[in-house]
Amino acid sequence: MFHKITVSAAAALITLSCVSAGASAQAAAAPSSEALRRAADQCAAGEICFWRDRDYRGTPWRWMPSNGYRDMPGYLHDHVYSFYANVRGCFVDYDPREFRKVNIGDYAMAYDTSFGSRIDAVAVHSAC
Ligand SMILES: [Ca+2]
Repeated sequence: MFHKITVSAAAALITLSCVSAGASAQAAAAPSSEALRRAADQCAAGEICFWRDRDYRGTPWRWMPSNGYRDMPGYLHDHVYSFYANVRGCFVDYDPREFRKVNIGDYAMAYDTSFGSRIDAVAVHSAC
């Protein structure tokens, strides 16, 4: 009789811990999809949009292939902390000279952890 009660208590504990792990994973996913929706709403077809801040906050600077090679505005040099690409392009760092190909659908919400802390210019895809 005593043995049977112990087993049921252990089973109840296992069930509780599974429920709480699922709930916290769901909460963590929500903010990033909201940020991506904000980026998609602000960035038109045929454009690459660049934000100084992470998570597409503030007003983006826009580039289209018809603009050709563009030196970015000063506030974005080495400081594009998020971007969203609806067209292909080529990101450029001046020193050391380095290029990054960008394809349609590419994006980064925390680009400061990568090339966003080095980018200075944007050009057509074939420049890469
Ligand atoms: Ca640079």
